[in-house]
Amino acid sequence: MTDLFSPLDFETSATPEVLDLGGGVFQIKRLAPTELCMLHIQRVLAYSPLRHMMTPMGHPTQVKMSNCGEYGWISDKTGYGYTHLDPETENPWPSLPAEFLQIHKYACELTQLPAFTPDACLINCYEIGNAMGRHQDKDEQNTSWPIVSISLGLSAVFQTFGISRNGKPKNIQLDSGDIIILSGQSRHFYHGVKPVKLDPLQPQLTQRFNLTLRKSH
Ligand code: MD3
Ligand code: FE
Repeated sequence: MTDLFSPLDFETSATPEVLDLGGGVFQIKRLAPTELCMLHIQRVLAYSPLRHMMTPMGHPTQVKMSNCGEYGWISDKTGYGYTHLDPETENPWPSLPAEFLQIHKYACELTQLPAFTPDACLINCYEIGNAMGRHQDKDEQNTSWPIVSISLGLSAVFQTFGISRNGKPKNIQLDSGDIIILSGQSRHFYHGVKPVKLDPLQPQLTQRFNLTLRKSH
């Protein structure tokens, strides 16, 4: 029996429910503690601020981004890839908070995936109306390692299209604290995020953050 104990259990009391969405996609509802995660994000962003990144096509990303961990994902006019240094600050990316690593470990245990240590965490920040276009994630050295995503703040509808760019869309609602894991064939799926909408019940909430924990090297 693996050690399923986690200090994050205080959020849930019972073992969280794992939804198997097929193709290697798993969702765990409301696992991550939003306020605690947001404090860590603010600390990271004070060191490596959010920025739009220039794409090789010559236009800036709609979503603002930053990173923590040994490597960070960047895009510039020359292409996409992972770097040790933040090109804006010329310093190393800030370290990956231990709580994020704990959530990652616990998510792997709950979905019975082999544990591994992520070396990169991309932070995406969506304002109301921001979306992310359909793409595949293939800048990692070995694209078989699963990706674990943590959603925080405003909800969003995430879409997968399968391994063909024009595949049938499947919508997945992501709320604050939700974990989504992309393993197996789903790791190679085209995916995107629909425009983020204001929640009329929380009009003061104007952003969505998404963390993707990855093994890039
Ligand atoms: C499905 N981020 O950063 S996270 C990205 O909500 C990205 O910000 C989205 O796509 C976001 O690259 C989605 C969930 C996710 C992450 C990686 C995937 C889904 C994925 C890789 C393959 C298939
Ligand atoms: Fe992606």
